[in-house]
Amino acid sequence: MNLYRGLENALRGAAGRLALRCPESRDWSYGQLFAAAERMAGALRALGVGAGDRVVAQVEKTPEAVSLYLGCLKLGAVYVPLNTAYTKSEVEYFLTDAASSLFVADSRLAASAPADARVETLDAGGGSLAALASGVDPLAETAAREDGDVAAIIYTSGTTGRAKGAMLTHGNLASNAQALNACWGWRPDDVLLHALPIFHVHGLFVALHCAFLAGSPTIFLSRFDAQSVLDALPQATVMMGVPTFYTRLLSEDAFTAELCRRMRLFISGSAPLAEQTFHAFEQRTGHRILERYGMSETLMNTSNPLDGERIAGTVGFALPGVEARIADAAGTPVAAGEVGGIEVRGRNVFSGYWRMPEKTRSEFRADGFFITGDVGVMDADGRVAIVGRAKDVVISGGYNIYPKEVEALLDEMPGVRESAVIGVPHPDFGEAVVAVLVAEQDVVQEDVDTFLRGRLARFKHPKRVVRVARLPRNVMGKVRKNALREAHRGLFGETAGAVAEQVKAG
Ligand code: MLC
Ligand code: AMP
Repeated sequence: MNLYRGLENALRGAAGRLALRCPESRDWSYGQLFAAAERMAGALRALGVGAGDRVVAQVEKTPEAVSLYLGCLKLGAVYVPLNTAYTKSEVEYFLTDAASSLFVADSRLAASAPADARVETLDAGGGSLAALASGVDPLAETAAREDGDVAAIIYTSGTTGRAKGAMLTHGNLASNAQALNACWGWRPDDVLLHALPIFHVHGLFVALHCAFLAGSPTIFLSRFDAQSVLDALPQATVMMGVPTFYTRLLSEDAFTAELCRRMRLFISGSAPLAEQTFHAFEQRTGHRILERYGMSETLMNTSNPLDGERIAGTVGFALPGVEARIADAAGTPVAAGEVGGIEVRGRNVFSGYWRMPEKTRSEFRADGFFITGDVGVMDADGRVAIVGRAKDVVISGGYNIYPKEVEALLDEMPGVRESAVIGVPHPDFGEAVVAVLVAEQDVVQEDVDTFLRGRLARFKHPKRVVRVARLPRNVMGKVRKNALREAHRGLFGETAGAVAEQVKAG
């Protein structure tokens, strides 16, 4: 199954249909988008990029960026998107690790590209790659990439060590897109409201593939901004977002049921949706948000039903073609209703971590199930609820932040003796990063910000720094993070749930 061919087949006869509606620039039809992709593929080929080569992209959210992604698929190159917030030192790591053939960056970001990187620029309506694409022959032939060939690498940080590249194949992406398109009942007359970034699986694959397979238009906002979303809502029928989108919308008085009159589906994922948000949303709009569960390594695993009961605090049932189970530490399935690790198997599950065969092996069971690191329960009908995480990760506004990465930097900071990084409830981001430091008297939040600037993407910086005399440890000497989380859970006042309650009451 070649993803590009799959999309082309689905879009046969749809060349004249609207693909991307961009309130900030011009609209793109499917014909224009795929013609741009073929020119992009031609430009990449002219630069010597071939099938299997890694194209690392740190680009703003523009239609041109979508054409770059599609161009890579067409050529058979491997697309490696990076968060635009990553700093030069983070980008250097990804370029080296991916052994990239080409780095495509927004002009603003290209200036800080490593000296030895091969760089082209791509901006809204311009850049060196766009200029080259307009002057070369478009690539006519779609590369012969099949089911098991890697189409994209998504970097995801690790509990230990540096980020790992999750290799997603054409088969992973195509099968998951088809499953979601069917489960969520996509129709050509749907209109997707898209405010997610396109460097993660949620905005790039889940959202865009669903709309493309249906040949339906997408209102393509460059970022989430409550006012722009409110302006676009009356034209939309489907929206996908992280929980922060929904709590932010609820805090707007102008967000009303009337504004949602054409909407048929609000979908949430990437982080837990607070039950209070679910209920406040239903009360305000009449819509029960459909929550689903996935990750970079597996794309989407489970979803609440389109028809049938959507239950707050649950992520629904395994998607068609996906097996999900709850298992103990040895991988033995536990009884319905018992808590255990969530494990999944199916065509959605990635082919492994890029150049990390050992790491890949350790995250799979002998029978092929992938150990997600999430903790959950499944009822007798197969409905899954996530109750926690075995992995030490903070999920803030839908971005994953690995404490280890932040702690390693903080421990290098002058005046810091030791550090522990935790996530605590935050009314906007769901969880926020907090650094607990054993440090000299004069180490304050500002010093931490200054030290981390340029070393770590801004969204990973601690939102609060707390100094303590010593870190609580267990008998093994391990920091008791639960105790720290408990001690500091009130740092940001109300939790997301409490805010939604307020909204509901107000
Ligand atoms: C921005 N900031 C964040 C942040 N986003 N801090 C913590 N967590 C975040 N998520 C910080 C910035 O560094 C900046 O700091 C300040 O907040 C304002 O920046 P901004 O760019 O104006 O923020 P904003 O546009 O409001 O962004 C918030 C957001 C965004 C929630 C809209 O983070 C977002 O779009 N999140 C979606 C993430 C996503 O797509 N996840 C999917 C992963 S895939 P300062 O201090 O400099 O002002 C996945 C699998 C699955 O998980 O199942 O889907
Ligand atoms: P990422 O590694 O960025 O792909 O993030 C994936 C992780 O996000 C999962 O392993 C979960 O911990 C979390 N996640 C995704 N969807 C949900 C959800 N609906 N509820 C709770 N956690 C979620």
